[in-house]
Amino acid sequence: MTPAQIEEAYSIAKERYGEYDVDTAEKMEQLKNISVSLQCWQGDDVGGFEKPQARLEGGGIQITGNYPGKANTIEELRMDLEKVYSLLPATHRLNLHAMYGEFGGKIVDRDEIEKQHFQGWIDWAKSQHLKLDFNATCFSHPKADAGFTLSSKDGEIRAFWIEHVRRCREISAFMGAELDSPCIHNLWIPDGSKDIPVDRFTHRRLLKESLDEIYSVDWDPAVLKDSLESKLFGIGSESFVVGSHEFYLGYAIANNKMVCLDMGHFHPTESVADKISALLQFSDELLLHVSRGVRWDSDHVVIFNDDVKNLFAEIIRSDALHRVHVALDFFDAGINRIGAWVIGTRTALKAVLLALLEPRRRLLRFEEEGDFASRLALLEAIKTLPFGAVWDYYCAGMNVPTETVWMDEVKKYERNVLSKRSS
Ligand code: RNT
Ligand code: ZN
Repeated sequence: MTPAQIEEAYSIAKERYGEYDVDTAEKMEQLKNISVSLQCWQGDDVGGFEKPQARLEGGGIQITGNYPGKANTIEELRMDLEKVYSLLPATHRLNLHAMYGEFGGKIVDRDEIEKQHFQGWIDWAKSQHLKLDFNATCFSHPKADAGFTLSSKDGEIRAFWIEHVRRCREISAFMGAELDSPCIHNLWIPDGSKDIPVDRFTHRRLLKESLDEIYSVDWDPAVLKDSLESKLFGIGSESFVVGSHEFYLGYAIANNKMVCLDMGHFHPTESVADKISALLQFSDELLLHVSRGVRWDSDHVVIFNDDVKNLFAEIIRSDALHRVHVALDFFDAGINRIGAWVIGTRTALKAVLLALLEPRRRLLRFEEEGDFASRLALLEAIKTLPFGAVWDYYCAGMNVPTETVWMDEVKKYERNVLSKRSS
């Protein structure tokens, strides 16, 4: 597509949306302010840098595939991320996990991590104009092998993980202060069991006690915001997940925390989009892990499907873009990892744009008048408006390649950089 073609297609699209009183220029301005938090773990298959050639081990999450070119060092991961960010319109965030610290070849256990291990990330983030989010890593560790961490009946195990999360929140607050933007510390734990337990109650009581201890330290929301992520089941936790949706929902509401809704962590027929307007009646803010569940896997690369479109439509319809934090959570080791990142992130941004372009006032008017055939007709009509032309124009205006020209960049990077890496 030539610049002239992009321009021409856009001017038609602008008019078409204008017929429905939608101002495309205004919507593109709004889109520029949306920052998506990119998951660092897509770049190295959730390995982290605690030891060389670390791999995701156990604990309710799995990854498959061994496509060549994964990042083996922090430098490689940063280089890959720079490539990814260069292909995304506007500025975004980076979501780190505790196991991605810079430990300088030393073994630093999870209950020993400190701010200094993340100074390199903070400096790099500053140089790239990125803000940071953070996660405690309560999996891939011998002390998680028995299947329980913060809800373990073993007091020593619990104390170890409480100390880890306590430190993670402190590090998050430091990141938030250094980068002048609240860092979201999200907590997901793998606790649960493969087979049917007879004592669910004690594990949940212990988890609540552990959380109470962790969150007894107050941090200024200007530097740190906390969220809690539930799950329906995982590999090895099919029969029982301690941190279920009800558990964290109850905890979050009672303790003024955010819940994190991971799109892959609910029953497949359950609509995560529908939860937005329900939760926002009781909670000021929410965190999303935009993902794609496929059968047993909750973390496929995000694509432009109805789940994602409906999710962002509901956020916009609830006027809640400023209350909902958007993070991504997918990891695929079976395809070019840079490609996976860019596909998923651009898709999320596209879904925001599509939602912004909905002729909301008109739809609402039909609804309030009880004219549901007109509402449905319009909802159907807008599905075939030239949305892609607006997206292309937006990308070109933001100096990033259009679909799928960006993939040429990825292939070039694969040839010049990724293919030379040992895997
Ligand atoms: C796991 C959760 C969690 C992780 C990341 C790596 O099921 O979704 O968010 O994917 O913390
Ligand atoms: Zn998640």
